[in-house]
Amino acid sequence: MLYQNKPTAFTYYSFLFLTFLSLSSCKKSKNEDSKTAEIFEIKTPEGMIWVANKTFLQGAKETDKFAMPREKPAHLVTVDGFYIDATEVTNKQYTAFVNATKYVTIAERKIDWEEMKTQLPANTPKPHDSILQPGSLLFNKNVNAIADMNNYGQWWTWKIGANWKHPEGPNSNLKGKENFPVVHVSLKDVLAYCKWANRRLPSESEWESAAQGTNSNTIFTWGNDASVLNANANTWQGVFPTRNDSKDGFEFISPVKSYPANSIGLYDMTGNVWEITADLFNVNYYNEIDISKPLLNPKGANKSYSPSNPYQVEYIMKGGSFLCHASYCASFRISAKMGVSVDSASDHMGFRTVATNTMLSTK
Ligand SMILES: [Ca+2]
Ligand SMILES: [Ca+2]
Repeated sequence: MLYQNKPTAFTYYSFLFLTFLSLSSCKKSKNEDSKTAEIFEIKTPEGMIWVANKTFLQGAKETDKFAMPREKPAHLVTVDGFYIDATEVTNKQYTAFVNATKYVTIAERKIDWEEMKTQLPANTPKPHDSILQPGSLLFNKNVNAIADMNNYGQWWTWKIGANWKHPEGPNSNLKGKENFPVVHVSLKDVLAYCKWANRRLPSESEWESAAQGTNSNTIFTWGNDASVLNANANTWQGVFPTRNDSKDGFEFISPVKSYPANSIGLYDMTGNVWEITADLFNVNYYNEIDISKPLLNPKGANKSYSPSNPYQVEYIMKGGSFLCHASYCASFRISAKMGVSVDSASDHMGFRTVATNTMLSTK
């Protein structure tokens, strides 16, 4: 089985993102309802879209030839209404958070080997100090040939000095990228933003509800026609990861709103950058739950489980990225998902937030 585009290979540098399993959490809200909105006359927050309460089919659709076992079986869920960001959180938005709080992201922090090694397989050797420096994962744009497509370490590079302010390394900056999605933020960094902004991350069910919009049980955010992928999302065309034909107009990351919105006004739910959610990644979860009746506001698995990454707690990310290609990850489908560990950051993962009427009325 292929676990493509995943920045957690057990390569020489894998220790650098195998850390810190302690979890903080965004504020959890209980079921929301329209009564709260009526009582407090809540207006839709700027930049957000209301996703109406509905019951829908979560997981792999019957005709989806790309569906993976972890997306099955599809099952009915009922999800209360909520607000969600119309776009991925941008550099401009994350800058406002950092300016207000002086928050320092994981990728900018000094690496503590004593703490890190407690999260690694026993007897993992300490890397040289020259490697144990703050940084993040960058897609390697100069890959010429791939011997083993299961070894995703071949197209990832640990870049010292890469972080959200320097997305392509220490010599890069955010000039002209204010409306690009923020990247190189780990789950911890995302949760810190949520806390400051009075937001939280969507559950996987909420994310799928939003991605589906007013469509009914479609494979993609725009419907079921795979042939219009390039017009609707920033993914990869050509041969992954060695040749990118950029037929969708962008070779790598794109500004938000570069592609059409889905049926309820949400941009880039498919592609551009992966979006981390609040749910734990467990490849067996759908097979272990009782789906005889619709699940109400499910919050995902109680425990993370990924055979390809047994040493870490992983969370679900959704939507795929500018690196997704049909030959490999095909994660441009609503039901697709991958796991990402708590401290992992890279140049193709970001996030968007949600809010509920209760959250907005009690700030
Ligand atoms: Ca592209
Ligand atoms: Ca996205």
